[in-house]
Amino acid sequence: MTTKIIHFMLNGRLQQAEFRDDCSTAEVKDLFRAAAEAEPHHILKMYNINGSVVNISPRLDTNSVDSYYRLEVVASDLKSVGMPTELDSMEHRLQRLENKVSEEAVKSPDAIADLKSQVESFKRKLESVEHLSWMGLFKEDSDHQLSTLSPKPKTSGLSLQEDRQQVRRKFLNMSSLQVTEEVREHLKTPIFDNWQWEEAEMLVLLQVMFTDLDFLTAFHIELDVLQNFLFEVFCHYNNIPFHNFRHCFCVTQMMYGLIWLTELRSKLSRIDLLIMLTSALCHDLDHPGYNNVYQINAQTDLALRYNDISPLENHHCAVAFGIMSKPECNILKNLTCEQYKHIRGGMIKCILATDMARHNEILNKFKTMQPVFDFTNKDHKEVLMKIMVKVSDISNEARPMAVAEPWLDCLLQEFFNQSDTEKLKGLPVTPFMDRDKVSKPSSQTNFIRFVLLPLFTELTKLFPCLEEHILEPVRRALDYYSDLERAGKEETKE
Ligand code: 0WF
Ligand code: ZN
Repeated sequence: MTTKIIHFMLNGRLQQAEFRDDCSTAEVKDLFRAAAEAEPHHILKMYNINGSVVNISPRLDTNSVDSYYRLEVVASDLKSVGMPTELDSMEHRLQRLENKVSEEAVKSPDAIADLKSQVESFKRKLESVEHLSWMGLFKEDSDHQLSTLSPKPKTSGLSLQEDRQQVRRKFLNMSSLQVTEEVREHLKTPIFDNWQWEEAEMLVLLQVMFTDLDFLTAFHIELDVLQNFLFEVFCHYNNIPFHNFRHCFCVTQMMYGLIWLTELRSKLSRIDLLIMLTSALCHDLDHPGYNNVYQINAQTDLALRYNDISPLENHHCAVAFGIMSKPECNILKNLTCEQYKHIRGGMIKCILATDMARHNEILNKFKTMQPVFDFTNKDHKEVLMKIMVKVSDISNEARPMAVAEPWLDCLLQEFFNQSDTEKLKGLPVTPFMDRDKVSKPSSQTNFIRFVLLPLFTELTKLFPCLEEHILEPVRRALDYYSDLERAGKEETKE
């Protein structure tokens, strides 16, 4: 008899399980079930480093921290990607699609190809969940239109409201004084590991960021108003794979780190720092998990409301000021009208600047200012603030690989959900979101080469100290994904 140690990743956290090899399969499954806090109707799926599903049993091969398994809880959240709620109805739909293919066959070859690809994609989905069919797992969740697969699936068994209240209680019961000096220092760096903290703890850390930048004193923000505001922000992020509260936390924490690393407190006014930190916090509020292109093509309410002009970013901003319209959440309530106007204007500009469709416009403007950059020039400051929010928003790859890589998985999950829905609705599919076309390394090498490096290089020219903190890690990430891409190509050659 020997003891087996298994390393596995669960919700972005590396964990280890220990069991004797004479355990029964049921005992081993129970062990992982307990680790995942799974309920009886949940299914656990274990993937090896190659992405293949492996059996959860005492015969599980031991591994190392570098070759960890990935454990996933599969719950009743398939509706989010356009899946019908009963297997019966899935089969029905498949049948209808197949009939349509044969009907259309004499009419138009394009329609056939299109429908065939929808049928194929549908079949793949059926295959991937066939082992669930006997459990009658496809339960309707009528009040949530979108994906519920997130880095931290809701497995507590509590309702969303109860869940949130529990977070609120925990948050208010924790004192920011409990945050050690070591954590406070770590919080000021891009190597901070978000995956180690639960929601209530992240709220406390956000509170620390606002207090350590002296915003409470400078802007007469009462602590309970800040706490109400932060909690409402938390409640207005959706439980989706990527654009969730944890992403909001990471972007705000990166902004906080950049403020300290670049010594921005001596270069910009405190009010501008407040604009940048609050913009980072609010920049993706109520993100539905489907991007602007989808909003416009699907003619959603948001696209109609904002006339196809940055519908999401306009919405994030409107939700932010909606939260602050309640006096008990209004962190700006003790400011003068002039200060309020300045902050509102600044936040609108910074949040709207996160629309990636405007990336080149903003970066080019910054490039022209670069050689003569002047911290006292209003236009220069405005562009710098937008750049800082943009950099923070897309900075995952500047973090250690163990922190960054799970984020890429979350993003691709959200992208694939969107492209699956687009296929089912017959909408144009964005190639970089198509699960049949992209690989993790290829999407990341292009993004790093053509988006991250040019942007980070430009900011580093103004703040050379960022070379070590964000540029170098991004270069290393490019090497890592380039190696993976090459290895993948070689494998397909063989
Ligand atoms: C997967 C890749 C990508 N990678 C990231 O690290 C990252 C961070 N934010 N985002 C990221 N996208 C996006 C989330 C919403 C807006 C920005 N994507 C980008 C795409 C695949 O590939 C490219 C590559 C070059 C140019 C444009 C898109
Ligand atoms: Zn974002």
